Amino acid sequence: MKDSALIVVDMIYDFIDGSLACQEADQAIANTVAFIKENHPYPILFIRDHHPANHCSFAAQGGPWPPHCVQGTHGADVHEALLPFVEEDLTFYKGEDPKQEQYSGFEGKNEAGQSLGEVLGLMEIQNPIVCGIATEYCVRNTAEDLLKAGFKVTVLKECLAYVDAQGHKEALEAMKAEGIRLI
Ligand code: VGL
Ligand code: ZN
Repeated sequence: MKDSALIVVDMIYDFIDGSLACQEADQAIANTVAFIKENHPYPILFIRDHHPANHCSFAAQGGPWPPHCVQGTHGADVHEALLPFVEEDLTFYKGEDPKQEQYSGFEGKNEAGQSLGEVLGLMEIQNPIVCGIATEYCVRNTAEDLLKAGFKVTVLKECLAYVDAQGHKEALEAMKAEGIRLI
Protein backbone atom coordinates (compact mmCIF):
# COMPACT_ATOMS: atom_id res chain seq x y z
CA MET A 1 0.00 0.00 0.00
CA LYS A 2 1.15 3.51 -0.81
CA ASP A 3 2.25 5.79 2.05
CA SER A 4 2.66 2.78 4.36
CA ALA A 5 5.19 1.89 6.99
CA LEU A 6 5.42 -1.04 9.38
CA ILE A 7 5.55 -0.22 13.09
CA VAL A 8 6.98 -3.09 15.15
CA VAL A 9 5.97 -2.71 18.79
CA ASP A 10 8.03 -4.23 21.62
CA MET A 11 9.32 -7.39 19.92
CA ILE A 12 11.78 -7.48 22.76
CA TYR A 13 13.27 -10.46 24.63
CA ASP A 14 11.50 -9.92 27.96
CA PHE A 15 8.15 -10.15 26.12
CA ILE A 16 9.30 -13.18 24.10
CA ASP A 17 11.13 -15.51 26.50
CA GLY A 18 11.86 -13.30 29.52
CA SER A 19 10.09 -12.01 32.60
CA LEU A 20 6.88 -11.09 30.77
CA ALA A 21 6.91 -13.79 28.08
CA CYS A 22 3.76 -13.55 25.95
CA GLN A 23 1.75 -16.23 24.13
CA GLU A 24 2.46 -16.83 20.42
CA ALA A 25 5.57 -14.62 20.48
CA ASP A 26 7.75 -16.95 18.36
CA GLN A 27 5.03 -17.28 15.73
CA ALA A 28 4.44 -13.51 15.71
CA ILE A 29 8.14 -12.85 15.06
CA ALA A 30 8.38 -15.45 12.29
CA ASN A 31 5.26 -13.98 10.64
CA THR A 32 6.62 -10.44 10.98
CA VAL A 33 9.88 -11.39 9.26
CA ALA A 34 7.86 -13.07 6.48
CA PHE A 35 5.67 -9.96 6.11
CA ILE A 36 8.74 -7.72 5.87
CA LYS A 37 10.31 -9.93 3.20
CA GLU A 38 7.06 -9.99 1.18
CA ASN A 39 6.53 -6.24 1.46
CA HIS A 40 10.03 -4.88 1.03
CA PRO A 41 10.83 -1.89 0.84
CA TYR A 42 8.36 -0.49 3.37
CA PRO A 43 10.02 1.74 5.95
CA ILE A 44 10.14 -0.13 9.28
CA LEU A 45 9.92 1.70 12.60
CA PHE A 46 10.59 0.04 15.95
CA ILE A 47 9.13 0.81 19.36
CA ARG A 48 11.12 -0.23 22.44
CA ASP A 49 9.83 -0.40 26.00
CA HIS A 50 12.90 0.91 27.87
CA HIS A 51 12.54 1.22 31.62
CA PRO A 52 14.85 2.45 34.38
CA ALA A 53 15.34 -0.20 37.12
CA ASN A 54 13.02 1.69 39.50
CA HIS A 55 10.10 2.09 37.08
CA CYS A 56 6.66 2.61 38.64
CA SER A 57 5.12 -0.28 36.66
CA PHE A 58 7.30 -2.84 38.51
CA ALA A 59 5.90 -4.74 41.51
CA ALA A 60 8.58 -3.38 43.90
CA GLN A 61 7.20 0.11 43.25
CA GLY A 62 3.56 -1.06 43.57
CA GLY A 63 2.99 -1.60 39.84
CA PRO A 64 1.36 -4.59 38.09
CA TRP A 65 4.40 -6.07 36.30
CA PRO A 66 7.60 -7.93 37.09
CA PRO A 67 10.75 -5.98 36.15
CA HIS A 68 11.07 -6.03 32.35
CA CYS A 69 12.89 -4.23 29.52
CA VAL A 70 15.35 -2.63 31.93
CA GLN A 71 17.72 -0.29 30.09
CA GLY A 72 21.03 -1.94 29.22
CA THR A 73 19.88 -5.55 29.78
CA HIS A 74 19.44 -8.35 27.22
CA GLY A 75 15.73 -8.40 28.07
CA ALA A 76 15.39 -4.89 26.62
CA ASP A 77 16.86 -5.83 23.21
CA VAL A 78 14.91 -6.32 19.98
CA HIS A 79 14.78 -9.97 18.83
CA GLU A 80 17.77 -10.88 16.70
CA ALA A 81 15.62 -12.00 13.74
CA LEU A 82 14.53 -8.37 13.35
CA LEU A 83 17.92 -6.70 13.87
CA PRO A 84 18.74 -6.55 10.13
CA PHE A 85 15.79 -4.17 9.76
CA VAL A 86 16.48 -1.87 12.72
CA GLU A 87 17.65 1.68 12.08
CA GLU A 88 18.46 3.80 15.10
CA ASP A 89 16.79 6.97 13.79
CA LEU A 90 13.59 4.95 13.24
CA THR A 91 13.68 3.42 16.74
CA PHE A 92 11.47 5.03 19.38
CA TYR A 93 11.94 4.50 23.12
CA LYS A 94 9.16 4.70 25.70
CA GLY A 95 8.66 4.10 29.40
CA GLU A 96 11.87 5.92 30.33
CA ASP A 97 10.26 8.19 32.94
CA PRO A 98 10.34 6.24 36.24
CA LYS A 99 7.09 7.88 37.37
CA GLN A 100 4.93 7.19 34.30
CA GLU A 101 3.47 4.14 32.59
CA GLN A 102 3.62 4.59 28.83
CA TYR A 103 1.99 1.78 26.86
CA SER A 104 1.62 3.74 23.66
CA GLY A 105 4.57 4.15 21.34
CA PHE A 106 3.07 7.25 19.76
CA GLU A 107 4.97 9.63 22.05
CA GLY A 108 8.06 7.40 22.05
CA LYS A 109 11.22 9.30 21.11
CA ASN A 110 14.20 8.45 18.90
CA GLU A 111 17.79 9.36 19.79
CA ALA A 112 17.33 12.79 18.20
CA GLY A 113 14.29 13.44 20.40
CA GLN A 114 11.71 13.18 17.62
CA SER A 115 8.46 11.37 18.42
CA LEU A 116 6.98 8.55 16.34
CA GLY A 117 4.02 10.73 15.36
CA GLU A 118 6.34 13.52 14.25
CA VAL A 119 8.56 11.22 12.14
CA LEU A 120 5.55 9.57 10.45
CA GLY A 121 4.40 13.07 9.49
CA LEU A 122 7.84 13.99 8.12
CA MET A 123 7.91 10.73 6.11
CA GLU A 124 4.41 11.45 4.78
CA ILE A 125 3.17 8.09 6.03
CA GLN A 126 -0.63 7.95 6.11
CA ASN A 127 -1.25 4.21 6.41
CA PRO A 128 0.80 2.80 9.28
CA ILE A 129 0.67 -0.97 9.75
CA VAL A 130 1.14 -2.13 13.32
CA CYS A 131 2.32 -5.46 14.74
CA GLY A 132 4.01 -6.56 17.95
CA ILE A 133 3.58 -7.35 21.63
CA ALA A 134 1.37 -7.20 23.65
CA THR A 135 -1.95 -6.91 21.78
CA GLU A 136 -3.85 -5.74 24.86
CA TYR A 137 -1.34 -3.12 26.01
CA CYS A 138 1.24 -1.51 23.79
CA VAL A 139 -0.13 -2.61 20.42
CA ARG A 140 -3.66 -1.46 21.22
CA ASN A 141 -2.59 1.85 22.78
CA THR A 142 -0.23 2.66 19.91
CA ALA A 143 -2.83 1.80 17.24
CA GLU A 144 -5.49 3.87 19.02
CA ASP A 145 -3.23 6.91 19.37
CA LEU A 146 -2.38 6.70 15.66
CA LEU A 147 -6.08 6.53 14.82
CA LYS A 148 -6.85 9.55 17.04
CA ALA A 149 -4.08 11.48 15.29
CA GLY A 150 -5.80 10.90 11.95
CA PHE A 151 -3.82 8.01 10.47
CA LYS A 152 -5.48 5.07 8.70
CA VAL A 153 -4.35 2.19 10.86
CA THR A 154 -3.97 -1.50 10.01
CA VAL A 155 -3.05 -4.21 12.52
CA LEU A 156 -1.51 -7.52 11.41
CA LYS A 157 -3.47 -10.21 13.31
CA GLU A 158 -0.94 -12.98 12.73
CA CYS A 159 1.95 -10.83 13.95
CA LEU A 160 0.75 -10.30 17.53
CA ALA A 161 1.53 -11.89 20.88
CA TYR A 162 -0.42 -11.41 24.08
CA VAL A 163 -0.55 -11.73 27.84
CA ASP A 164 -4.00 -13.37 27.88
CA ALA A 165 -5.96 -15.07 25.07
CA GLN A 166 -9.31 -13.59 26.10
CA GLY A 167 -7.77 -10.12 26.50
CA HIS A 168 -6.21 -10.45 23.04
CA LYS A 169 -9.60 -11.35 21.51
CA GLU A 170 -11.36 -8.47 23.24
CA ALA A 171 -8.67 -5.98 22.23
CA LEU A 172 -8.99 -7.06 18.58
CA GLU A 173 -12.79 -6.65 18.71
CA ALA A 174 -12.47 -3.21 20.32
CA MET A 175 -9.91 -2.00 17.77
CA LYS A 176 -12.07 -3.26 14.89
CA ALA A 177 -15.13 -1.44 16.29
CA GLU A 178 -13.11 1.77 16.48
CA GLY A 179 -12.17 1.62 12.80
CA ILE A 180 -8.77 -0.05 12.90
CA ARG A 181 -8.39 -2.45 9.97
CA LEU A 182 -7.35 -6.01 10.90
CA ILE A 183 -5.68 -8.16 8.26
C1 VGL B 1 3.88 -3.77 27.73
C2 VGL B 1 3.31 -4.39 29.86
C3 VGL B 1 4.27 -3.55 30.39
C4 VGL B 1 3.68 -3.95 26.26
C5 VGL B 1 4.84 -2.91 28.25
O1 VGL B 1 4.63 -3.71 25.48
O2 VGL B 1 2.56 -4.36 25.85
N1 VGL B 1 3.12 -4.50 28.55
N2 VGL B 1 5.02 -2.82 29.57
ZN1 ZN C 1 6.77 -1.89 30.26
